[in-house]
Amino acid sequence: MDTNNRPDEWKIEQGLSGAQLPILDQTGTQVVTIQPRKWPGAVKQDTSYEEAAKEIGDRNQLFARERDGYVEWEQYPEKKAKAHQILISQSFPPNVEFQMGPIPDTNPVLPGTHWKMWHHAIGGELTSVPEDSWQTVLREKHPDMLHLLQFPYNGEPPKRLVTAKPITPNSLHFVRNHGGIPLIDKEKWSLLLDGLVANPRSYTLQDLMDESQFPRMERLVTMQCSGTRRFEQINLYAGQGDEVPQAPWAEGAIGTAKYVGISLKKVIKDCGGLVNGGKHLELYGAETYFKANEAMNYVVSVPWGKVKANEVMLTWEMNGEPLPNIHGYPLRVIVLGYIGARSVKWLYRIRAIEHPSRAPVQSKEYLYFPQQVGKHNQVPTDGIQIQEMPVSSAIMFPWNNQVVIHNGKIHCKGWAYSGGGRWPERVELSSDGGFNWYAVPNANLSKKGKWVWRTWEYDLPCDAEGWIEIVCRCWDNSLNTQPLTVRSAWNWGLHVTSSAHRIKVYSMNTSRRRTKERLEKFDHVNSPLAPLTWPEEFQTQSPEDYEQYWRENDPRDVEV
Ligand SMILES: Nc1nc2c(c(=O)[nH]1)N[C@H]1C(S)=C(S)[C@@H](COP(=O)(O)O)O[C@H]1N2
Ligand SMILES: [Mo]
Repeated sequence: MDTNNRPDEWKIEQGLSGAQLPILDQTGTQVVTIQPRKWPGAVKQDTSYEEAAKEIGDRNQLFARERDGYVEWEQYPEKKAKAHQILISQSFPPNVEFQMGPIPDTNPVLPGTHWKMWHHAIGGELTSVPEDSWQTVLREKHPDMLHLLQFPYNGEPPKRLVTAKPITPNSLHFVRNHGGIPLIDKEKWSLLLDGLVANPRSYTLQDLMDESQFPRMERLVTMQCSGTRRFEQINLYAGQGDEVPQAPWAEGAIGTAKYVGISLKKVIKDCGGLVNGGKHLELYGAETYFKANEAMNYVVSVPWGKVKANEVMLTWEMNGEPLPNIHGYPLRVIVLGYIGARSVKWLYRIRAIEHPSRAPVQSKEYLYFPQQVGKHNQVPTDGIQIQEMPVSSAIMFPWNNQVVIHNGKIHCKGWAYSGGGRWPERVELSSDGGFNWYAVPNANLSKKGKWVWRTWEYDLPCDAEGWIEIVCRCWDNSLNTQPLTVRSAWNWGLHVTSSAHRIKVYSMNTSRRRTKERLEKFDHVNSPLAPLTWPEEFQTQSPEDYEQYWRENDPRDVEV
């Protein structure tokens, strides 16, 4: 018999391929289905692209690198207009679907096809940026990094290495990029400070390192991306799905390093201070970022109040080494206690302005929307611009869905952090889904610090066997704590996954005599325990024992 079913019908019915489902419009008298868009293919756009490219002229010259290091866009509106022309002259294939479909089991997980193609389409000096950047990743990062996105490069260490040390080695510090990795010659580089300051001027690195002008500042700082643990939100409900802004981070988009540099406040003072209503500092990063068919640099801002408190640093040293290229060489901003996004790498310009930056990374991304606001109804002003992270924590060991054999205590490891200069005071774990909580003894937490996380480990009491849920939460010094479920803080932009971290673990408690004997039996008959779901290969009870039981106990059914 013929069938109309697709071979994957069952998966689709069960919601495992949500991206392939049509949308149902039930508003009329008949249900109308809106089919998912298909990529039309690379057929028709090539001619107009060539025409656009011809009109634009010599792209090597037009899109050349400033100071041999990077392409500057913000001072050149005509150059931006030409890039826009190129970008709208062709169509690009869609991103990999990574939320409502299976996530690829490759490393790099996602390729960043769009971004590579945009760079190639602009041409000139941008052509080689995707490949150069990948080479920088291979040179500077640990071979065990999990590459969530190849280009722009986004990567985090695997769980076993996230909290292996309270200070993260540079090669294992997560990386979050919105574009290529500029390779800047520090001799040719300079920092422009302009806008609403009394005396705009520019500085060489030597100027900034002159200790008679600017006292050194050294701080141990934890940086957390507001996308950390986003994967849990994705697992619950799909959200905004742009590959770059929404890379599928797990618990490793957080890291701690000692930075050396100076306070931005002193540099502003050196320029004669803010004038004419200057209240915010716009920070410019050197790489090329793309948004809505526009090319631009990476630009965000911080308020003067934060700078005035000496909480915004300009840094050139990370854990005793010059900043690696991938972390912002030669100069990066470190904003103490704010999300990573404000700590601009490859800084080349600071502009004093009246209001928070209107650049898209500040005004349209890193927004925290109310839960019901999504694709069809969000507007940027519905979102809170995220600055300080709330208190959060994560379990790094054991892993979700792992089978753990233990003696009544399950050994757990993880981190806890709070933004805005608050710090973890208490970390608590529960082995019963969040009803009873055990505090991790202070001796098992790494040292307290104003701007830093605390790593921890703990033997969590657990009597129960079978599937249990281990939960972790933190209380900071202001007694803030974490919401208990992902749903309670889920949001369309998939930011700030700060709910108590939950993992499912299958518990085998050998402090129970029967469990101990049974595991010995598995061993004795050489029957494998893993995988858990495979049936055991031996009789679990002898016929004699079975009969013995019924002789000693009531029968299955009771006669009248
Ligand atoms: N110039 C520039 N600065 C940037 C970014 C970027 O893409 N470009 N990403 C920001 C974000 S979102 C984060 S979380 C941190 C990550 O810093 P890291 O890559 O050194 O870990 O850098 C921030 N600074
Ligand atoms: Mo970030």
